[in-house]
Amino acid sequence: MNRPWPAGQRERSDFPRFGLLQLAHRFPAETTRRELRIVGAVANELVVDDVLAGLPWVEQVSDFHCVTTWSRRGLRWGGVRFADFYERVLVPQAKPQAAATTFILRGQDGARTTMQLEDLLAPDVLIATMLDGEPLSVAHGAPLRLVAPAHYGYKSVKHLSRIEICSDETGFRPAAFRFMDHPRARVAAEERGRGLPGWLLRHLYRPLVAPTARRFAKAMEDCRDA
Ligand SMILES: Nc1nc2c(c(=O)[nH]1)N[C@H]1C(S)=C(S)[C@@H](COP(=O)(O)O)O[C@H]1N2
Ligand SMILES: [Mo]
Repeated sequence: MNRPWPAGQRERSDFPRFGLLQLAHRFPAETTRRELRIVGAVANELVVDDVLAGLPWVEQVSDFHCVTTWSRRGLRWGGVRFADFYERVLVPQAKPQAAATTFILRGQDGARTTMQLEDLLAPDVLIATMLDGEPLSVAHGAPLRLVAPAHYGYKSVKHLSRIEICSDETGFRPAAFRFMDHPRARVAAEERGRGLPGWLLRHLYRPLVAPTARRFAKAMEDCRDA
């Protein structure tokens, strides 16, 4: 999908492993089985053994925008559309309550954020298992990751293992300071955080990019050596 270049973003030629510093040294326990647990405001809580099973395979090229201002153009993701998973698996098997439209997404490393159902159902939101023709690496989210290109990178949860369906955000404890987790985080609206203007956060976050990328790369090397 072609979108105008977003305000405050700078292109990088690489795709650094990235996130909250406290997650740099955390890695998924399961890296191959494509299992996803659905809990919360549903008639049946369930564990889906293989998220890909029976769903159409989709490949998509999209740009990726981290809230701290770095962007990577043209990543080629492979996986299934979240909307297909929702309509063909989640709704018929879990039977979510109609008013429950806040989805808490959790990664095996402790990462968590919320997405609104209407945003998850956009056609470019994927549950991905491949990146640039290769199975997802541990660095980039094995075995499953969300890809939501219209939203800042922190909504694209890696090592996705659990979705909790809620009627609002009251039961949600963000992984970082609350201001850092905007409920929608749409890139086009520069919704970087809650209660603070996007242009201000741009300047606060930009100096963190290089040290954070270095810390995440070092933690990945340490994990490989261990
Ligand atoms: N599970 C998990 N998902 C995560 C993160 C993380 O640390 N852990 N970091 C988020 C942030 S801030 C960004 S910018 C992207 C980075 O994706 P990458 O590490 O594949 O480049 O993943 C997002 N999803
Ligand atoms: Mo990010």
